[in-house]
Amino acid sequence: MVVPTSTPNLWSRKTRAVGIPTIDLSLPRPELSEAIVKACEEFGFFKVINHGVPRDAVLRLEEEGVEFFNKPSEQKHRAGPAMPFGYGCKNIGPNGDMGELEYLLLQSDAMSVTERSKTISEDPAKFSSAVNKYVGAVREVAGEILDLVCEGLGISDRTAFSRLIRDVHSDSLLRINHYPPSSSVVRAGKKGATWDPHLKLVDQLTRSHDRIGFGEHSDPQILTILRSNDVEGLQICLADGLWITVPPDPSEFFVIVGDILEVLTNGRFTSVRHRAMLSNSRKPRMSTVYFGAPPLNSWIVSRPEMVLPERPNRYKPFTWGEYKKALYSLRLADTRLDLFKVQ
Ligand code: GA4
Repeated sequence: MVVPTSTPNLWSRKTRAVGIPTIDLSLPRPELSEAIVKACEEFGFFKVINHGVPRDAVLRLEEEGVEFFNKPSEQKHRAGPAMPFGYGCKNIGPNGDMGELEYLLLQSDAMSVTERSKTISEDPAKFSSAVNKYVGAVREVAGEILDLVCEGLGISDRTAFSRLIRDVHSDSLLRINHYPPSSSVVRAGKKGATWDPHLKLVDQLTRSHDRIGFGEHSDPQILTILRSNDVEGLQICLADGLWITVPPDPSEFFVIVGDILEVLTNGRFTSVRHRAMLSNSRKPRMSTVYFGAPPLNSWIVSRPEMVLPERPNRYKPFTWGEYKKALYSLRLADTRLDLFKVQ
């Protein structure tokens, strides 16, 4: 069952109120798998409730995040730069993209986490245990959802997708984002950077409402599981190009269809474009984002069940490693799947 929730019309004039699908993972099948497929087809995005992730796993990671981001800047920079992993501040990726945030980007396997924790925390064992617990729990949610996707799509091999992220060599990532409140950015920028002489006074004053924290993009991986504190910021783009604001819900998770799931389903699902805006709240926004990815050498091909006479194969075969190479050569907002489309 899809429970519609009402969404307040915030910030941008181009947003509008729309219900975000909410899926109760404790529902019986086949109702559950049908609801997931519908949400993936219509939005490429949904919220899950009754997900089974222990509250403690969520709170421990949140505490570690707060502790890290509260440190003095020089100390945080010792864990960077995030090229490709570690602490990053404002720079996103290698090609000049910028955002109004700081973050930690980590490979999600236990060995990399242990190694990386030494530069992040004074108690690396505590930090890596919090990350591993959290990643283990959200990977379970992602795996369960991918099995339900296969079931709902009538794919005979029910674990065909979840195996890719459960593989010991899976290239999955964890990102912890920390966004300042919009007001602090405007105050800090008063010296010039945010004041645009071409804007009318009224627009100058309301501009803080439109500050982008992390620019629009689709996630390259299979499935993303996102959780944030109670500060709003996430927006998703609907099929008709309109942006909607997602009300935060710290006790639940949001699921985002990535580029690779689009290919595996031969375009029946579309990876959803999304972005993070700075909030008008006084509190920083913190989000923890798990990106479920295949191993680097996995071949990515549409499932045979998804290729039909009326829907011929849309993508050339490629490995996840090849796709990663392509995406790191492009900008954040680029639609990299175009490079792999059959003409
Ligand atoms: C977007 C989704 C994930 O946050 C991410 C990002 C990655 C990065 O920050 O290093 C990328 C971006 C993301 C896509 C294009 C490239 C790579 C920054 C960038 C400009 C970790 C990912 O996997 O792809």
